[in-house]
Amino acid sequence: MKKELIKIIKKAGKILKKGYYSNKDVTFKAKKDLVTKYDVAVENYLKEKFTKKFKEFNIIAEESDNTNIEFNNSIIIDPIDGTTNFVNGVPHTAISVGVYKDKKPYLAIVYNPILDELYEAKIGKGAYLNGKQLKVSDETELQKALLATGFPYTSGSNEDDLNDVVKKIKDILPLCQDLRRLGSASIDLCLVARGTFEGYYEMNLKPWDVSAGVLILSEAGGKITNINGEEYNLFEDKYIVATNGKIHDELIKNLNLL
Ligand code: LIP
Repeated sequence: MKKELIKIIKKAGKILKKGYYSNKDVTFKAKKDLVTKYDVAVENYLKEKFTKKFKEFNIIAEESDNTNIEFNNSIIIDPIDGTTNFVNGVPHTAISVGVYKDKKPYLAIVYNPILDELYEAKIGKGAYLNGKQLKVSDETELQKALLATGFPYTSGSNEDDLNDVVKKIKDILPLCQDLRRLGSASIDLCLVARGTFEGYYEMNLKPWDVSAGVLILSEAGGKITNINGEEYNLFEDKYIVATNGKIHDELIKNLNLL
């Protein structure tokens, strides 16, 4: 299944890449939440191919109506993760596809066609970037850790969320080497898997933002939990905390400061 999946996603990557270098019709789902005709085109292409090839899976996708779609044997698609980057010409943007069997991660692909970087993982078989095996960083000290985070779309309208983002930056920034906001959750998780970042946290993500990245990171030796250090639930948890495993407890402790 992985080979066929990659072949289809690489073709969809051509649609994304063409759009990246073209004029985009941007519309707003919410104040900060953009969508373009390319998000829809990539998603429709993937859905059509996956429906034909992988009949035993249902499909959950960012730009679709997902009501009444049961999460069980599912392919979860983000056609363009990092849409704001895509629209503005920042090359951190990717197609993210996570395949779940019995609600458990099975296969994952994150493909950035602009940089031609393809991350992939299969449960129990490791994680790879363009065929090279990935391993998380060995850094054990939070003070030396390069971290990443993201700002939720709700920070434009929900004061509690905005205050929480700012408070956590104030708490964490002095304790780590530095903090980045690259604008694509799926790529952020892959960069922890790659050892570029030691850790990453963000609130209010959707299942399609992280469905693939969580498997790629865990297969590279990383750890993913909610903000209480418990197993992360794609559909229910407000926060994701994802690290190389070695700074996880210290990061969790400092994300929970009163
Ligand atoms: C986006 C993320 C980004 C995050 C946003 C949003 P989209 O996904 O990957 O990093 O901060 O909240 O979820 O909307 O571009 O697919």
